[in-house]
Amino acid sequence: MASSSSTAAHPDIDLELLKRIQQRILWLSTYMIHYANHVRQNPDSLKVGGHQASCASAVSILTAYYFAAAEPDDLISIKPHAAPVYHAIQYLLGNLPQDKLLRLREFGGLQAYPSRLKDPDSFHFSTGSVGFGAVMPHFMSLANHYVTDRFGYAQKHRFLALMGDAELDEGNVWEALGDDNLQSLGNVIWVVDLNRQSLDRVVPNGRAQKLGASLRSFGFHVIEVKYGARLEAAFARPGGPRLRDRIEQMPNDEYQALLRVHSGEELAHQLCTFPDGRDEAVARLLAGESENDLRSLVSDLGGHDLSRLLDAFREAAAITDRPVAIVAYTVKGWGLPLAGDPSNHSRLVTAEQIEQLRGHCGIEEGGEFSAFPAGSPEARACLETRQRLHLDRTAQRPASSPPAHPQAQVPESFAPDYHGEVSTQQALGSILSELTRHPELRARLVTTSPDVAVSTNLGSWIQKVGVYSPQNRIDYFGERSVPVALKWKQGNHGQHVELGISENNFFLMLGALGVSSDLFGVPLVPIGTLYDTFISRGLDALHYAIYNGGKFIVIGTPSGISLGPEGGLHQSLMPPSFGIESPLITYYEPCFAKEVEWILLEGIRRILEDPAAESLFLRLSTVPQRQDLLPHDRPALRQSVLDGGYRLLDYSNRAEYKPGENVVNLFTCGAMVPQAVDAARELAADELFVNVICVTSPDLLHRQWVRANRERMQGRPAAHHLEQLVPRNEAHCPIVTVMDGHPHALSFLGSVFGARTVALGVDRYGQSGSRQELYQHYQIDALSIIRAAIEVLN
Ligand SMILES: Cc1ncc(C[n+]2csc(CCOP(=O)(O)OP(=O)(O)O)c2C)c(N)n1
Ligand SMILES: [Mg+2]
Repeated sequence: MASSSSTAAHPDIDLELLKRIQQRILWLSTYMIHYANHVRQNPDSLKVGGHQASCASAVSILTAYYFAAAEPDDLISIKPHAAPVYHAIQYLLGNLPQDKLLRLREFGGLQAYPSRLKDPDSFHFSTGSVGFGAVMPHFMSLANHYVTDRFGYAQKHRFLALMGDAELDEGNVWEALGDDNLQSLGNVIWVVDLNRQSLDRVVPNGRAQKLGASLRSFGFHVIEVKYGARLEAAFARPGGPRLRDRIEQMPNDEYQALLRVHSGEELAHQLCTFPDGRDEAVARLLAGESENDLRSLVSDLGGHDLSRLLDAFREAAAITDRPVAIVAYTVKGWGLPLAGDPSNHSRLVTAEQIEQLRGHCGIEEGGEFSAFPAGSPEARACLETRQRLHLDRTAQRPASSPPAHPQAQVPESFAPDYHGEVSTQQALGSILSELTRHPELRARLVTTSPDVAVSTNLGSWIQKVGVYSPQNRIDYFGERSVPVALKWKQGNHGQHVELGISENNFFLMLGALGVSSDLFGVPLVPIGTLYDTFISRGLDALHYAIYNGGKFIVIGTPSGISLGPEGGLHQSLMPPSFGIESPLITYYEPCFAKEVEWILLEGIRRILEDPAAESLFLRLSTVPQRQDLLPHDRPALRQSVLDGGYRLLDYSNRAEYKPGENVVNLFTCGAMVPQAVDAARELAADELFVNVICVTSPDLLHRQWVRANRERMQGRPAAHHLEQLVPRNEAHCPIVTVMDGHPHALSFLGSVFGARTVALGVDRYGQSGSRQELYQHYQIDALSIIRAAIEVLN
């Protein structure tokens, strides 16, 4: 793109040409939204929306990046409200067909916010819930280090994030920057689109002023791109330093207000007026400027100066020992009539204003979505960029390629049975230890935990596999032979990523490791443990990680009030509902060690082998359970466990058994199974038959029922597992459900069968106590179950 308008700093870049491309990107992104809102048929007359101002703010940054700074193997996360800018660029680069531009926010069309899996021009990262996109590249970079260190993955990537300035209000951003593992990553580049505006308002001063220092304190190399060349030139003239002082010292909202002042006289007056009076030097400096010149001078920020941006990207590319943050000062709505308007976030330009913009950009009627004419310098620049970025290669890569089949064979189960009393959490520890004896399989596993690895029983696994750190660390305890209960050997061959106490970081880490197969072609099975109750702390990050296509295993342990003495908010009640309601993750709550083993091994197998696999959520307990209660009819039992449940106690062969008179079906789950069995045995002595149905997955039972109904609504035959668990002649038997969690999670069973139902569970916050005291208090003990069975029969 070299030509007469290239500068000494960028001899290979034709800046005028780049500006024309930038203008077309501004037009396309603005018009795409205009078209969706005002031109396209809108049958329900709901506002379609889109964010022209947020897009305009990022147009220069993304133009400079894609057309001059991007490298072929970069992976970039783009702020949610700039999705149309990305689509415009992908279209110009030949990576998105023209008709798609007409389908923004339409069913089956381009998504409102970047979607890695749904958008045809496939973003590298989904974004939308602000804050996650900002730091996901950090986690992805760590996952990249991991596959490089452990699997010899050789491709070099850079991980970039373009974020809005108000995104930095989200605490998860700072949680990530604070994590030791994520500091000093040399292939991460941030670009902050600092337009001093959020959704509602002009953001307060503090953050922007402290941003550079804050980022430096987290190890960033910070590049400020504050002013454009015109303002810089003005600052260099007599009176210029005072003008700079004036602009630097004014609060954000004063500056924003200046962007909206239309009279040149008023603008000059404001700029000359200091708290201590008028500055004549500044007045003289500005005296010769026309009204238009003054307006463009005051808004001449670095984030819209392509040359400055190119400088910044070039500087960033040279830094490889720590993350870089380019802080680019921008104008929200740049180049549009709504520039700098404090309430422009979701405002749209009017039809009249679109016509003015059309004239300004030289767009012909009917040619609104045209690309540059073939053979034009702009079209050539697009083609060169396409070639430079090897887009032909990446376009062939499916958005979500199926995982390469690894060598690892996943067994259905391990040979030995479990004896005596074992909790599901202990079972997890034993299963992971057993997995270390399967080298191919073990290699694919990577665990993580937010500072609760030891208390969730990952200790012996960590002892065997070591802790991952991109740098090898000295083991002072080992070197000095200091005795320790748990060896904590850290280095770049470890297989456990230990995080600080941040559930946001935890789920983002799982999510990043869980797309390794898609992005690096290296299949991994990430397994994370956390206290069940604290899932809510990171729930949005969990959903983000799944929506972004991550596949992983989350283990919530311990759970419920069974965790007696811990009390209060350490006891979880809602995760069963999250488990049922969260798409693309299957929730299981087993009771027996063998069940944990089957479920875990099957989950691992699917993640490694099945492109349609879901993530897995296992809710475990620390309550030791008698293993001899588990029936012996494997492998049929294994299949039922995986399908969501089985009949653990079944009285249907008793002579006195009369459905409709003396039969209750009791559905229970996890830690509550023994209470249910005790209750049922006691009632059986009085010829009241309570079948105990062990629900291993409330989630699967619920969704199979819902789906079967949907199929039947379409006239297609369908069955669901519950129909096997409850034979037809028992369908109207009353039901009791009991779980150590909110009763809501199993109470749907009543409507499946249209049966009278009593749902037991925990619907108040917890408190300390012995397990039995708490079971009684919350009425989930055997006696309460007996009372419920009697009540429901009457
Ligand atoms: C977690 C979350 N909370 C709230 C929102 C709603 N929201 C969308 S954009 C926005 C303001 C974003 O401002 P900024 O990041 O500065 O972006 P820009 O100014 O570039 O539009 C808010 C609050 C959201 N998308 N995600
Ligand atoms: Mg902003």
